[in-house]
Amino acid sequence: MRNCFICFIILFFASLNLHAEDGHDLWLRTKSTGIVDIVCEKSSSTLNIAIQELKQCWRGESGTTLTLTVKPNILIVDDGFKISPGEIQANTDLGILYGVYELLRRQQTGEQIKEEIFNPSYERRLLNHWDNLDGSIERGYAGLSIFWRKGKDSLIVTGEDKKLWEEYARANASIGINGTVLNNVNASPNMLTSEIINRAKEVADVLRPFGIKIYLSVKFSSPSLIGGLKTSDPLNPEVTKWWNAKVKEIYNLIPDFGGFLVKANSEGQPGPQDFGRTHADGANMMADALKPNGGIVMWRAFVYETSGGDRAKQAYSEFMPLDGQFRDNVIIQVKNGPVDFQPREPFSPLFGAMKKTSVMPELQITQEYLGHSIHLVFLSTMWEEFLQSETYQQGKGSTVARCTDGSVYPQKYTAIAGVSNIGLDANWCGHHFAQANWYAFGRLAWNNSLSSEQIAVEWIKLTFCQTAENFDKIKDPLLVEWDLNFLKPVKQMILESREAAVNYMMPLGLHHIFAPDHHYGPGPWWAPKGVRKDWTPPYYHQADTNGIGFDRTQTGSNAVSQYHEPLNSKFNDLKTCPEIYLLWFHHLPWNYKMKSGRSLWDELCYYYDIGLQQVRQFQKVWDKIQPYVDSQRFVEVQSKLRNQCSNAHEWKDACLLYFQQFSRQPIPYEIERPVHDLEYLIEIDMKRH
Ligand code: GCV
Repeated sequence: MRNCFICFIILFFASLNLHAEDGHDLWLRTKSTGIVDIVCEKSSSTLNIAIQELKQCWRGESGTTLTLTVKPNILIVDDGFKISPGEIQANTDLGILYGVYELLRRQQTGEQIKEEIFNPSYERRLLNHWDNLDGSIERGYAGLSIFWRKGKDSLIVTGEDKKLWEEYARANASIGINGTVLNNVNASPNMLTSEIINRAKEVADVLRPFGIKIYLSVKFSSPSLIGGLKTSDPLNPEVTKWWNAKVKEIYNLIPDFGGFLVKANSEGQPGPQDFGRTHADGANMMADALKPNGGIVMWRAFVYETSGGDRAKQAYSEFMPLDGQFRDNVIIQVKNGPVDFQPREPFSPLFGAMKKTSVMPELQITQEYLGHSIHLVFLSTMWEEFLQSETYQQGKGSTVARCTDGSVYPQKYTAIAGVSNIGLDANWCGHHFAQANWYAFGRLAWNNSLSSEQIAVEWIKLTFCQTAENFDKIKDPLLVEWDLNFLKPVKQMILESREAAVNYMMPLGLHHIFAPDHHYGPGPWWAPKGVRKDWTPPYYHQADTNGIGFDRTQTGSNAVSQYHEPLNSKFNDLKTCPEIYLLWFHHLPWNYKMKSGRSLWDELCYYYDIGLQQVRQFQKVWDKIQPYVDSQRFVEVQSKLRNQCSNAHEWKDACLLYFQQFSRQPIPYEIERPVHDLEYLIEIDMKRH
């Protein structure tokens, strides 16, 4: 009987028109199933969007009356909102729009709707686009920029541009994102020319009703590069005057302009240190210019000198002495880890340590170090691990999340940024599952204590269950089958996917052993003469015949000392250092005995192998869900998983064969033998397939 039922289910789904589906609709694909009467006394472009969304996507009881009330409520913070079955209440129009998206999401995912207040964790929730003015995107894997292009029509704003920007704005608003930096932190000085500012204004006009402010990355040396000045010294009065005038020009066009993002004295970018000034001098000069209009400066702490030392220590060493010297409209933007968006890093010790300065986390949604748009890697679990990390700065409970959202220290402004993975590809992100990372970033920026499991369930339901054709036909028993045969295995797969990537790329605290430049495949051997040591993998893995790992203990680089006790001692002591960070903090002999009882070498082999097995399992999971997904997304994901699997195999073989030259030990015999030669892997350098 049960078999018959399963056959019926399969036939049912097969008979549905699981039509081609390019993924452009993201998680916003539902259509209304009934009528809602909306009572709203106010009118504005934002409220009009809210009303339109309700009419288009209502899945509650038909004929319900819903009141939208904009009125001050001290329990509601900023653009937060209160939902109850018959009313959405907020301080602002934008709060109402957010409330509408929350209500609709709950209707679609079957979550309870009861009286509840939702307040944002961070006041500013931003995407950072690393888009260049010629339309290319640094570390972008989903096509060209949606904002910029080269060629003679580069400044013309077409109807298509506006439509796309509006869809982009809607998607962002639906997950609470309220700011976007339109261009690369490696900024072109031309960003501040009048013609480009004009185009930025056009974008701002489209984004505004959705509550999204625009910000710009600026090049520190703009005054001399485009302003005709002899210097860009932040303490020079002419320079100050130039920035003041530029800021005025921007606000004349974009009255709600958010502010500047600055990468200074980092990876060759100019900055105040070029003039003997400090980061604080540079940031404050811009902050003063922006202050009268309420703008802010997001000043990045991603700095590391060429002069050696442990790169992981440098941001802390450079910025801690400046704590307290920044204007209150400066926020220091700090990458989650102390090195650079690696598959796994401990949190940057700057979080919680700077007590008199606003600090905001920077996450990377685009998968520079996590398989680009080829590998299926759900980053929410990585960000959850980061946000929930204990800093101990004010005792237990001082998590990174609480140290940055104003719960532990008062911050004039709170913010979080994610480096965008969006481009002109039809599905926006290059990989259908990379959309989940955009979604997860927005959800965590709104509520930094959400669990990845909840985010995963929401995203899967919204993205896959609601295709217009099948959702209405799937009545309860079928939905139960869908839960069991699609939701459950896909959820498990994505929740495991980041750990799998860590396993097949760099387990046990290894980091930055990528091939150079493209940062896609393995390159633990890469160290040409004359290249900066801290740009080469051997600097990070330190493998030799004695062992492997970077010694950051008190007797090594002493990076552990930048962490608050008891973390300093915990990371320093081999007995207490979590094994996930082992080779981040310790250099250990190949025969070091792990908690599992295996030697370090054997354990490394096992982890690489487990990572590969996990991807093979993902392939099986995906093939099995075919009846429940449209053909286009099925085939496209299937093909990416094939690539990911062969890449995982290359990662495993490359790293094990390379490190084996130092460990001089066999790969445990129960583990599958390598199928590639090291010479071959070095030769192909795993250029993008
Ligand atoms: C925008 C890494 C990336 C660079 C990036 C830099 C940064 O080094 O490889 O592409 O530049 O980080 O965050 O500034």
